[in-house]
Amino acid sequence: MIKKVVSLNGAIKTLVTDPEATLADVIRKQLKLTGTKIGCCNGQCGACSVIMNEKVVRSCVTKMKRVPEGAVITTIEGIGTPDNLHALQLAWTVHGGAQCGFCSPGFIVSAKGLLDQNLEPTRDDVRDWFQKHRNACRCTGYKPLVDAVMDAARVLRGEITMEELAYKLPADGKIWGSKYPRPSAVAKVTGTGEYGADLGLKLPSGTLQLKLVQANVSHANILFIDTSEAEKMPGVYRVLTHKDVKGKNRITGLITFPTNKGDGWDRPILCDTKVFQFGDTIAIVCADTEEHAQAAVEKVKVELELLPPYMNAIDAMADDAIEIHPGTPNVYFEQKIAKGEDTAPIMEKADYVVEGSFYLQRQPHLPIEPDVGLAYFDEEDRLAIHSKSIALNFNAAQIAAGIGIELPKLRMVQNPSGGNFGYKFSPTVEALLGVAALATGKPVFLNYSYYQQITYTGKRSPFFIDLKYGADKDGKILAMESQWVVDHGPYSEAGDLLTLKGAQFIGAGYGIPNIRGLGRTVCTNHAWGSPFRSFGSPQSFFASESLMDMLAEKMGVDPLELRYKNVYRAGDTTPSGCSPDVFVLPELIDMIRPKYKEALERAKKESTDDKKRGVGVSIGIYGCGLDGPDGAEAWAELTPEGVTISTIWHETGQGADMGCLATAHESLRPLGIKPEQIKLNMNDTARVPDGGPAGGSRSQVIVGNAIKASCDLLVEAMKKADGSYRTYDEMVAEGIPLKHVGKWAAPCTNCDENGQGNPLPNYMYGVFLAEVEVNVKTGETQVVKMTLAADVGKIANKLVVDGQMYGGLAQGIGLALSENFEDLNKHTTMVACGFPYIKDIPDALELMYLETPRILGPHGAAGAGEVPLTSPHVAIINAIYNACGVRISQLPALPEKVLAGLQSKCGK
Ligand code: MCN
Ligand code: FES
Ligand code: FES
Repeated sequence: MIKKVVSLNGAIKTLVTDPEATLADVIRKQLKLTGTKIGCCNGQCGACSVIMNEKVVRSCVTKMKRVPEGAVITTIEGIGTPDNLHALQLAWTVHGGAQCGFCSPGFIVSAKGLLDQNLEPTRDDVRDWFQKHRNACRCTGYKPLVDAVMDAARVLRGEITMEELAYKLPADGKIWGSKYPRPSAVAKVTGTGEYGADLGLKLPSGTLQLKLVQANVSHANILFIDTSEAEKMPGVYRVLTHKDVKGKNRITGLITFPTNKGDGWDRPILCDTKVFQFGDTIAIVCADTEEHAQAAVEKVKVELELLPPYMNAIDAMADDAIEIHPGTPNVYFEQKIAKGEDTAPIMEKADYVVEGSFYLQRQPHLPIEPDVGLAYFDEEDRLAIHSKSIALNFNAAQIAAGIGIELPKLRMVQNPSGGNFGYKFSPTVEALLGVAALATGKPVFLNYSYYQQITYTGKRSPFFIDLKYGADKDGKILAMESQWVVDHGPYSEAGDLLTLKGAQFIGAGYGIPNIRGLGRTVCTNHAWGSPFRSFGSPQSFFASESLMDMLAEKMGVDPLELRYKNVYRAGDTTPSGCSPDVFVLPELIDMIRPKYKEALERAKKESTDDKKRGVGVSIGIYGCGLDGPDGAEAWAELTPEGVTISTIWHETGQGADMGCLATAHESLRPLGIKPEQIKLNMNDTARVPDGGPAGGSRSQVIVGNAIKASCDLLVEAMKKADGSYRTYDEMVAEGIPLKHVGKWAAPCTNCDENGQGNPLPNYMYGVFLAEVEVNVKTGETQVVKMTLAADVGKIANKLVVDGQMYGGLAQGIGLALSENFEDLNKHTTMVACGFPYIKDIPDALELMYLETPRILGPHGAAGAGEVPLTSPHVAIINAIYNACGVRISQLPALPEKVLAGLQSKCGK
């Protein structure tokens, strides 16, 4: 132990610590200052940044023995408080800098370090600073963060006041469509918002800390598990194996498609007979401290019989491949698409035929916050599980029978979530926590390391796609033929639905009258597939939007104009055979055309022999909702203070609180109620009705409609004969119910075996324009500008929607150029997985909107979250081709692939 006296946030503190302990752990665990967050815990994300002796340091890699005696340390708590925000914190709120907010304290501390040295930074200075200090954000695309620093600097220079910077309500009090900062912003920027790991540190003593014994191979039979030595280790309470699981020890994929050849009960909670993928959990150690639990993990003995690992769909489909789940074929689901007439004769007669094969990689979600959760028995003896789940009721149904509990006895609560992007549609820690709490009867806590986050959570499933277009002499596409193979990993969750997405989105945007195709879902031993933002569409558009450029080239026409000719117009139908909700693509293309022409000019001017500039376009579409008659419920209750809205609208960082508030406020406008009078009661299955999961960009439309319905009923109940409204007291006196239940269901139908139906109430539309520079000496690609023209219907909150677009574009750049989870030995850190830092994302991100009202959207809104990640990567890939003539058909477009393409071109 060592003793150090430091000045922490202006107070003198005596610290007695282990010299090997990190400053981050001392700040968080010993001092309980949980504003400093831990993401990667290895110096790659900057979430843990603090200022020490005027330097920004990453506290997770700063050992206490290296902290100088008398060090002056500032954490986020020392920068400002909710009642007394620092200019940076205010600027963060008004620029939408805190989406999930997990990175915000680290960024703000880092920016404070910059402004302490340089009060007049340029945007490039700010970008250089964040790059140098490795401040990583997965949500915002960075631009709003630079905007915030620039404005905070203006305040600190005395050019504007805090009041001038602050958001002001418009005179009419309307917040719908405005830049009203989200309600949770202040907690996020001050570090007072508590995420799962923060709650975990504040649980009662006696809480058991869990650590996992995991498989380090991808496919094996289990011969035996011996926990005897581990059980004798210090501090160990229990070591749990499959024998301790009270239920059927399986997580169900909730198969809904009768043609699925599996039954869905394929994912063990604790492996019993087999290991299906790297990281599968074999035992849980429950101990008094994390350190004791981890030490015991090393003592559990497991003997395995190795089986051939099938690390991609092609290998798993081979004739000699054994069944990964014995009794279920590795190709366990097929989805046809058959629209219009047989395509073979049309292809034969077509003036132009193009075809290509494409592969989109296994994209890792890389939220900054690693997975985390806790469980305990509540006051009604329900098992309460808190996690980052974005599908509370859905996940409960997936795990209840497996852990051995009746659904009504299972309560699911969402913790504030430090980024998600869909992976928490799948259970991760939930079933493990449930098993441990049921076996021990004690509160339990489990926090994944970042290594576990990467290697043992679901990933975007790769697609292998073969695609063919047949077009007439004018370039109108007459027929499309598609084959797509989905590598879904070992577990069936949402695999069939994902395969259907191929049918819905390959070729979407164009009124192609005749389509034939087949999608197949394949079980493999690589990471299990879980939803990832834009579920199935980045894979689909990678093929269809690349092939569109190939068709334009073959015809010798402009790729944007070829798209213009083909996009949906009245009378056209989607690949699912239904009419689109609105016909906005021609107008979106009209909006982007002048930008496109300017970009082409710029590229010509700025290309050099070594650095070639190029321009690419793509269109992207995604639906809002779960397929078929998706629905939600919400309550609006009049209280003496205002109105309380209760529902489940999971917060993933996207702005659920803001969406809920804006939708309710707009619906309650006849009452003249102020935003601060609306209280949100959300995301606890014991307290609020089911709004459904936050997937498929559904919440603004589906939950929003339920919120609107509940508010409409309340407003109606409060209305007097003379058109004025009753007060709370009058309602009570007249015995009129205060609580109103709003329900909404989409008037939609599921797709049939030919992929035909009307599955989704609304769609979002985007046209992407990418400008890139390819270094032909190194093969490196830099995106220099992205422009997006989008239609998400009427916008509920401009700050939120801008943030969604920027963040989605940034993820698209990562998808195009760097992100991957393929090599289990290599892709194990943020950097190795290709996480895009600020210098990978251009500051030039331009957004344009068309706000076409949607009949089926609350106050005209469609969804927003997923459109920006539908096909930005394809615009980039098309731009690379435009720059240097290399067509990348297997993502990501790493420098070596571009270089190989350049070299093979030269060789020709
Ligand atoms: N919104 C709006 N106006 C519209 C449409 C939407 O202001 N016309 C707002 C909504 O109020 C909401 C946000 O935009 O705050 C996204 O709305 P919606 O598209 O309905 O999506 P959900 O609320 O269902 O959120 C889920 C969606 C998905 S599926 C993923 S994945 C995703 C995403 O949102 N994950 C995210 N965005 C994310 N953003 C962050 N920062 N972190 C994630 O994990
Ligand atoms: Fe410290 Fe990531 S850099 S948590
Ligand atoms: Fe930066 Fe979510 S707001 S990681």
